[in-house]
Amino acid sequence: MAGEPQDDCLFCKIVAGHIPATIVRETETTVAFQDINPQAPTHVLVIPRVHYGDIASLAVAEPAVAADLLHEAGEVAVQEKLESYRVVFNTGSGAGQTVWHAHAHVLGGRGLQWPPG
Ligand code: DGP
Repeated sequence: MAGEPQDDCLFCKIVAGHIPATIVRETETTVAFQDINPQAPTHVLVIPRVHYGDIASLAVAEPAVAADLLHEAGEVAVQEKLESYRVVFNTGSGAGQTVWHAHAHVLGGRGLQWPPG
């Protein structure tokens, strides 16, 4: 069923506590944790507890949770004291998505180039 945990999903396992992660924030609907392969001094992933393959699918099915995710990305930036930062949703393999559970990258703590590669 849409939104239900998937046995083969890494991020569903982090939500369930079956795989360890360095969690920096949690809400009723989201979990934020440090990326295992940081691309900046601060690199936090914010994910919904519910399972959708990407941010667009989440936004269509559960827009309130998608809004929570954006809110939490901002809260992570405040908590990490980021003056400038970037929120990224890699969507599709051609854009670099490798984990098929919606997630926002919150990147900061260094200068960020535009456009991204
Ligand atoms: P993306 O490439 O946009 O799908 O981002 C997936 C991110 O997930 C990538 O930056 C690395 C991170 N990641 C992959 N496996 C793990 C893990 O087991 N733990 C944590 N904390 N992050 C992971």
